[in-house]
Amino acid sequence: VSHWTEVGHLTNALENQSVLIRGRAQTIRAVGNKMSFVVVRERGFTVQCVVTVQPDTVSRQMVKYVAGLSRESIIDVEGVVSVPSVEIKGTTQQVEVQVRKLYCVSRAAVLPINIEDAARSDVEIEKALQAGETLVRVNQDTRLNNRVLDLRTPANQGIFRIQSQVGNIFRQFLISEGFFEIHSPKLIAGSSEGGAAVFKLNYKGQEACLAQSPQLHKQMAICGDFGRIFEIGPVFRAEDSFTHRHLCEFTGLDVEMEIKRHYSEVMDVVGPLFVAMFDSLNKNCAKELEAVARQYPFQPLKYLPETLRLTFEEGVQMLKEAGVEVDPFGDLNTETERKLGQLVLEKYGTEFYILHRYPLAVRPFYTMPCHDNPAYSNSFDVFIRGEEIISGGQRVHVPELLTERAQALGIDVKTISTYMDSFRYGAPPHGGFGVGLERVVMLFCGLNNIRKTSLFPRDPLRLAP
Ligand code: ATP
Ligand code: AMO
Repeated sequence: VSHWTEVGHLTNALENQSVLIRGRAQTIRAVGNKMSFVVVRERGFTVQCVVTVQPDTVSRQMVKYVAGLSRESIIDVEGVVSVPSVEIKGTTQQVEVQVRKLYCVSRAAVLPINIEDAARSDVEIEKALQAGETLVRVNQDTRLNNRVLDLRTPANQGIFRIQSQVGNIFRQFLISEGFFEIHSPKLIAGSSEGGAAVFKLNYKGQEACLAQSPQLHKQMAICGDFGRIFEIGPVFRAEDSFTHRHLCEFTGLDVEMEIKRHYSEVMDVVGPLFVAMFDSLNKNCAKELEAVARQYPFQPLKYLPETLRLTFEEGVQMLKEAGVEVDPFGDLNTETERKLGQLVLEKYGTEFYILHRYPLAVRPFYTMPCHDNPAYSNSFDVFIRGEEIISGGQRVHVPELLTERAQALGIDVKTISTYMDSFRYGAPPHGGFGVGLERVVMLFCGLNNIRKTSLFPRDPLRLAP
């Protein structure tokens, strides 16, 4: 009797046993008219199946039928596991299956991209081209246009399992720290972050927009005495330019919490949360990380058990000493952020750190100014490999100051009046932060484009698939 076995589980231990596998015919190769080889792939694992004419099981027609299968068709294979005397190249599993029966479950049409080509690293492509192989370099747009096929590569199988683990640890860690999960509305009356990057829509005749973040409602939940909360949900930004790290829709991991004395209480959550996450990824997603690194080589993230905190002023000073002049009360740009990341790595040996006490002028209206110097604010950004993954800080919970700050930044307070009002009936001091899920995965894995870590990315020109 054959048992359903996963391709990834086919090892020497199953030698001479009869197994039943289901997977895709990744490659099909006929040798004369008596023998065919099919490499069967199941979720990133591959095994070679050998079809040879056998007196009572495999006919000549069967061998011919197999040779005519189309790539990526889903097939069921029943056969016996064998261990060849020579090393098998080009498959993940080091055994073969001697086929007795083979059925096509679902036939694939002619493919617009070749999965094997799409799975190669740049170095492998160069080598293959030098060896005179013909292959097609699959560019990003072609991948995204054919995303369902692109997702079948081992690297992509890894990326989205890693993404799942990031969300999983975020949730588990926060629950263990006394937070609970909320779900805030995504259809709202006004912009949540200020600024123009908002998708407007018609809400039954009333002007509305898609939430740029759960900012307003997560703070309102704190005013509703929810104490410590988090949310995992979609965030919409009408970005109008193309960068490697901005999407029009991404997944936000948001936290909001009461604080007693100082915004450092929020940073006290961020540091251990991310150290626990990185530890877990390295431990529990080793295979997935390896699959990503095989196609997109990267060095493991360097981070410290105790997360480094620097003030914005210290950051500006480090840049100055390195000959990079930046406005001490302006924002860092992509280039200066990266440069600071390099300097921090050289000095402190970490690629993960918190930069806090940002100039007030570059933060959103709801940010609490510093008590000792209102040119600065009780806020922070968090960086991986010199790029921002998190923004956060303490919020203004005093209604008069909130109105003043909103007006100073030209916010139309009428559109967020219910938010403004929620601070009038007693509001506890509080703070929180927002994380971009796709950015965390992109930067942890040292990937060069956020579209690689978004399942079906949305950018200014892409609304499909
Ligand atoms: P957020 O603004 O949501 O906190 P962010 O990573 O976009 O996240 P910003 O502070 O807006 O952070 O931007 C930091 C730098 O990134 C900017 O100074 C700018 O150089 C660059 N940048 C931000 N948005 C864009 C964009 N839409 N197009 C090009 N560059 C951008
Ligand atoms: P911010 O606007 O910085 O802060 O967003 C928080 C985090 O979300 C990610 N992010 C993005 N990811 C992909 N595409 C985008 N267009 C994009 N924009 C932002 C980044 C960023 O660090 N309400 C505050 C958070 C808070 O203070 O709680 C906020 O939205 O990783």
